[in-house]
Amino acid sequence: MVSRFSMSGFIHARCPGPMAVGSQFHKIAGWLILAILLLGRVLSATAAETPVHPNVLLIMADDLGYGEVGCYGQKRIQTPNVDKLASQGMRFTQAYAGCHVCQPSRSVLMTGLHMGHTPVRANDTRQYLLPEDVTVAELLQEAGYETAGFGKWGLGYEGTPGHPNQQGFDLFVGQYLQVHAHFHYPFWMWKNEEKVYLEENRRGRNTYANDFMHEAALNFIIENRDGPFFAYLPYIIPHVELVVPEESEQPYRGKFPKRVILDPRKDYLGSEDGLATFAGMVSHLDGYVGDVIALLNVLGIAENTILIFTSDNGGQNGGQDQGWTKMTDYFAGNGPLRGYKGTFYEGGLRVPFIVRWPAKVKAGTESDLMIGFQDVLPTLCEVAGVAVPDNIDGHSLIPTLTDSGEQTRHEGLYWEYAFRQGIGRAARMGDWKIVQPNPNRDPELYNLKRDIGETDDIAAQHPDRVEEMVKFMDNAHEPQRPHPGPGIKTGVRDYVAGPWLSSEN
Ligand SMILES: [Ca+2]
Ligand SMILES: [Ca+2]
Repeated sequence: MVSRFSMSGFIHARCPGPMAVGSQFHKIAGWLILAILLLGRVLSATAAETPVHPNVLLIMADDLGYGEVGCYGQKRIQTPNVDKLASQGMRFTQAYAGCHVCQPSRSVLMTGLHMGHTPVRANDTRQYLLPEDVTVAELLQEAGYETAGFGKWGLGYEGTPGHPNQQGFDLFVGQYLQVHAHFHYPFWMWKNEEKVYLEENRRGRNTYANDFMHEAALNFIIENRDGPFFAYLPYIIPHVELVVPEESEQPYRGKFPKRVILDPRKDYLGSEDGLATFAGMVSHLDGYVGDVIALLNVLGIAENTILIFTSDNGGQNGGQDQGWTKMTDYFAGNGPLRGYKGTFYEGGLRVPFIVRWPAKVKAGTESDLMIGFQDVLPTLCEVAGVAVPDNIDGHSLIPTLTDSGEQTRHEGLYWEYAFRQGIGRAARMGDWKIVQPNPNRDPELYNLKRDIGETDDIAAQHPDRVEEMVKFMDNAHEPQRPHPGPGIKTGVRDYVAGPWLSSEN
């Protein structure tokens, strides 16, 4: 097996493109190659046997904007591996996250239920999954898949029924409370119910949280190469805090104006060279994608592995003196779209979505089908040969992906979020988009076909359309069940390392 691939080719496969932005991964690549060498003896002489059902890899970035990778128009940040993914699979141009922020978006992804039905509808520790909530991981686990997640969970924490081990994951490595996943050099991380201490981070910035989770993910893929496996990789970058290992930032030094971008939240890191740091974070993420693809190739399982790459919501805003907003704007991080993470405009909701599955999906294809995160569960059920549960909101994308059969289309997509002023909401039907940021405001109407930037509110000219879409939104909303948890305080001082904290803290 080992002789079937070239070591140098493997490393180079991870570092294509004009800049050596992948070179920061030599440490991981070296580890990986060692692991494969050690496994060489146990790997069969032929490629791993094709499992009955395809392996599934679901990679999700955190706060990666629609325009932050090259294949969606990014010009300043290098993402050769994600771009290659698109050239080898299908790129969706009208894909929508479950919601405009983390927790609810993940709830839609895991349950196949849109925001009017899904159990977790806000970034709120009182909200988590209950036993009766059915996740895609549970469905695939029951179908015989080995299931694992690596990254940010956000749908329940230790001692609650929302814990990932209670919701279909045999293994989960990462952070359960999403606030914990804001920190990239934590003191500890979870591996199932065990707290893994990163003592080295008490002495300084040594282990980047994502690298730790990523290595665990690669390990899982190697161990389960005979499949079928479901690996969910919700990486925690490029979400701020704004920090990345120097090797990833270095290629961008001097390429952009040097801007200090600080974090207004206590004990969070900012950057002296924020634009270079952010670009480095995106390229670091891109390197992970390269690692995963290279590993699938090395293990001989790429052909029958369906890999989805997406982001949980749009590009970031806010920050001290609006530093993150300006950062996103500098890179045109949300492309031509209006708004950012946390808003119902396209920039908050529309995300990159790429599917690579060499056995079934034609390389270099594109789809403008209007899809949402609720479609992931039924798609993966069909992949795994499991019956799709009744009463979910998504549709399988297999007809589009395989260019066969009849694709069921959404009449519309719906989002909501309860703010202090009440429930804000939005919907898309055909070319039309309605946005009502809170119940005290009149709905805004846009025609995305001729106004992708949502600049021209034409609600007054189209009262019938507004009425139809308001009715659609009214029907899509079901009252949320009572929050199961009391809510917990998430202080930072026990899990984040930094020069401002001594090891005694
Ligand atoms: Ca997010
Ligand atoms: Ca469950």
